[in-house]
Amino acid sequence: MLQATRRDGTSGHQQSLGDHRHKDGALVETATVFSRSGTRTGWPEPLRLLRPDGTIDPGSPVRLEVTGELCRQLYRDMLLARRLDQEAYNLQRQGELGLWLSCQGQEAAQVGSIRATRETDWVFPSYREHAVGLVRGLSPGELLSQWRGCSHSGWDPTKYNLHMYSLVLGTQALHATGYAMGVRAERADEVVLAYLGDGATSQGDVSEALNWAVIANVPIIFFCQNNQWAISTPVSAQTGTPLHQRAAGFGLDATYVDGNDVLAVYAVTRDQADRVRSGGVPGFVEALTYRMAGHSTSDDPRRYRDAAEVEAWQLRDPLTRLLAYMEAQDWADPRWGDQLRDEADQLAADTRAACFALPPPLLEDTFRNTLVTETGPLRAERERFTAYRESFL
Ligand SMILES: Cc1ncc(C[n+]2csc(CCOP(=O)(O)OP(=O)(O)O)c2C)c(N)n1
Ligand SMILES: [Mg+2]
Repeated sequence: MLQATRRDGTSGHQQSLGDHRHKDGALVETATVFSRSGTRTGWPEPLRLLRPDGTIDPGSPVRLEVTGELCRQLYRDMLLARRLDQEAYNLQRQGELGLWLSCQGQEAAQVGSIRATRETDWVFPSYREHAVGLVRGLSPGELLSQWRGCSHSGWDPTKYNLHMYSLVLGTQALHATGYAMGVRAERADEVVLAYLGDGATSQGDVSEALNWAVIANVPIIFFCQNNQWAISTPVSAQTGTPLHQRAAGFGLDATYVDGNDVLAVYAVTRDQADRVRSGGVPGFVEALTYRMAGHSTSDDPRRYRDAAEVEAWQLRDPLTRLLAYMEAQDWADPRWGDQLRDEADQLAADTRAACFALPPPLLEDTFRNTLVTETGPLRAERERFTAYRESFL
């Protein structure tokens, strides 16, 4: 069940976003007001189970058996991700990484969605999915290697069923769709999860991928983290229609969820995965969240967004929200909290140590990595380069 807002401002439930034009009339679109961040007033409200104040919404249509064990696992994943992210940010500021793209604020969207998959499911990330990588088992060194300029990707995708980061916006959506076509052809029991940002939806590749996925009916879920900014471009400048509705227009089963509510994200992604695994049409999840830091460490977001907006989103922090709920349930034992803090401290120390221990790249690998099999001319170029380099020794 999804909440939609009609042109007259009233709200109504609808079973599917795909048919809203026939049942409910046009949604508020062109005549809406833009907030500075780009969220338009009058657009639908996302599904939510855990409210920003840490209480459960009793009227929520999200169905999930919430246990202490589940909450502790999700909270631990989010806290470790935040700690690694902060340490990597510090390392960049100290000149140890070339660049870092922070996932702060987006931990619930990432942890909730990846925890809803099976380890055998294949994941195609964008470039900010560090929490996803941690949950899939990447070591800090593997996560940092690319950003220290030591490799094109720090991990073997086949070891974690996690593709390498894609920095060219939207390309991973097509890679994921192509991979999912293979899954379908081989009748493998796998679901593909492709992450993308709000800005990436403006790439033609993403529209092609959504369309292909539906036409070929492949087992894929596109997970869009709408963090409301694409560098300095607000989402209001990207689209005239809520992103999940655009996906529904392609024929996907689209869900809109509060991306800072880890429980709701987990529940809706798990439902999508179950549906897709049993042959349903491809899924699309739009998770409304917020990029708390700059786009990257090369960006100064104070140039284009208000401090008040950032402060408003701080109040919707995904970790604070879950912890408040757990404490009210007596599910956050102080000993558990102490252990977790120790674990996070250890992860921070490991992250620093792993960064310093990363081997410098071999310049010759630039030639070796150009093609799968090195050709004669490339080998000759590599050997000429080696001779040149060695002439300085
Ligand atoms: C094809 C392409 N065009 C432009 C860029 C430059 N670029 C890098 S990130 C970015 C913004 C992406 O925003 P979004 O998809 O919302 O993801 P977010 O960074 O917010 O996670 C842009 C324009 C790029 N990497 N690739
Ligand atoms: Mg974005």
